[in-house]
Amino acid sequence: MDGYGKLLRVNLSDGKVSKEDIPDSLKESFLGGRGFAIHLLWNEVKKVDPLSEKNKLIFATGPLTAQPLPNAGKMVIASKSPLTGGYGDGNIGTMAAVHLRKAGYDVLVVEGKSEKPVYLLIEDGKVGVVPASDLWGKNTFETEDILQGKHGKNGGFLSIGPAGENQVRFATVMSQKGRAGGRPGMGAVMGSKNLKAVVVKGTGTVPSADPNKVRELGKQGYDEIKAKELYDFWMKQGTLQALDWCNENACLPTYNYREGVFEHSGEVDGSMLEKLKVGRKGCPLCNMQCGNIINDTTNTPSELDYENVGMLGPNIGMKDMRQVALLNRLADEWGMDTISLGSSIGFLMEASEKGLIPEKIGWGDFEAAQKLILDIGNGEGLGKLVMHGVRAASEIIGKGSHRWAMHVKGLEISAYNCHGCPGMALSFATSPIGAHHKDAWIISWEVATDRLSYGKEKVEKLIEFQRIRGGFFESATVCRFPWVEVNFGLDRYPKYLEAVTGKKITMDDLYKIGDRNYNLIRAFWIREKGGWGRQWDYPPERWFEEPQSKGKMKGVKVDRQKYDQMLSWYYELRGWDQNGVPRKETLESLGLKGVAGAW
Ligand code: PTT
Ligand code: SF4
Repeated sequence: MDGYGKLLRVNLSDGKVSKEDIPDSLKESFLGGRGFAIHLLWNEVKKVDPLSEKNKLIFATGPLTAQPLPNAGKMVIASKSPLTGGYGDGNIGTMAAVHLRKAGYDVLVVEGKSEKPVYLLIEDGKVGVVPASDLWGKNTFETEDILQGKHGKNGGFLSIGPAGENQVRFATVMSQKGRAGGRPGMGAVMGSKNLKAVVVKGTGTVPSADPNKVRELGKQGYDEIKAKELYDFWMKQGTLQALDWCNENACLPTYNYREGVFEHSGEVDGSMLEKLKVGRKGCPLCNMQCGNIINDTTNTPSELDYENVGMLGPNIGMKDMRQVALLNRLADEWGMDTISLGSSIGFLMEASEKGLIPEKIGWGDFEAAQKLILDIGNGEGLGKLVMHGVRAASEIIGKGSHRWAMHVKGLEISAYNCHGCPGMALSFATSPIGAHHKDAWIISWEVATDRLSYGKEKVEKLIEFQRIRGGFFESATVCRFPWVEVNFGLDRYPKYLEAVTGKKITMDDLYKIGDRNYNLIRAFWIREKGGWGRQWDYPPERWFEEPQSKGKMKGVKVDRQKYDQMLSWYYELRGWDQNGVPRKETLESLGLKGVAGAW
């Protein structure tokens, strides 16, 4: 199959480097990105401690990555997660994805553990492991500046900050001072290997079956995106347009997901962003640049997205956008996921309010939030309590705090409150990495249709979204925003794939690939957890027990019995038993022979 390169494997324990062909059968069955990642993890990472040298860190592109096609500067970073103990991944837009492909590689697998801090230097066919003790302790912005000073700006740079070094379980990998990837602790895995950074410089051509056709389709795609009705507003507010919408519809996470509306939302929404905005940046190969930049309270630039603002704003009671921007910048510099961070700070604020910890930390306390971020990054003081995530913190505190520790399977919940969105609650609960919105952002469809219904059609829609978003986009790998945000047609992508690979790939084929990924990911979880229980596909108790007290959804909470019925339909539609375990015939129908029972 055309359009692919090689797999590069680097073992940091013994310095061994190997370059492997990727079999066509693997390309056909898993496409790339997340598909390659789960295939490798299933076969090579069995029951290991995620922070031991036996775990592997995978950087995986797909056939569309780095092609001259809309929003194709993305790649997946995956590993066994130290936060959840299951499959973990994230999707990052970075020049490193482009340079990896130009250097001739689709996948980089990092194995073992270096004795001392190092960084990887990949220059086309030349691969080196370079000492990096001088970089250890530096934040991600400083690290990238130093590496660019050494190797020039024309390259791709991925790094971790002190949070990754100190193995904060929700440390991310960072790039370009504002791109973050790998919410479930991919930065901690990198830190556990003493790998501070990856520098990639590729000068080759990214392969495709018909380069002229790819270019032509790409140009048409970019022009079409720009002409879309929603494009201009997107360029003004990007993802922050969601904040006002969430507040209006009572699903903005507020005060640790207690409420869905924030009394000061107008001070941190998309309109405020427009007033404060000083610039914009984003991923390579994209004409929808959505990284909106404002200056924080120290006049330092900070790149904002909806999730960052939702979680470090309303969720912890912060109402000054420039203060939120400072917290966000700290998270980027230290290399921590803003969603888990905002959830952890919110959890501590609520614990303080309830008198479960002696420290006094009020909602919206800017000074305390800053200190907490540094403490979490350093694993000190109160930071120690939440650096393993809110699930672990609630196990330490006890006293029923697990009811409002807002996570699923250990991964903190993205910025959507679901008291009045049962479909989105199910989406979080069945996401393959824990509570992330990326696999099925069903909420806007749900709010626009029969919002409080628990019907089977909602479950069917949810699976359709999971197939497209978690299946196709994570394997291709390209950014989904053209499709989600400006209505760019999904039918373009099979054409792109045909021009790149030389093979006809239909949407049905892509759905099947998505299902294969989902089933293998579920099998991985079952094996690594030593079994499965229906209760793990449930959202937190707060959404079942404590209704919101104001806004459109006042008095509303998720109905447990009806939720349970939705979950049963979900299992049935996926071909899983009523305990959430894939049936043998389901696995075999997807070509996953030998997987059933191998857990
Ligand atoms: C993603 C998650 C998100 S999703 C956001 S904002 W979002 C947060 N961003 C963080 C950040 O920034 N700094 C930080 N320290 N932590 C952060 N944590 C949060 O991480 C991101 C965009 C966004 S912005 C989204 S929705 C879309 N996600 C895509 C996806 O998942 N797949 C895909 N094929 N295309 C996507 N396009 C969009 O990409 P994770 P990025 Mg990110 C500063 O990584 O682990 O998946 O978590 O990748 O390059 O920053 O782009 O309103
Ligand atoms: Fe990156 Fe945003 Fe462009 Fe998607 S729309 S490729 S996240 S800059």
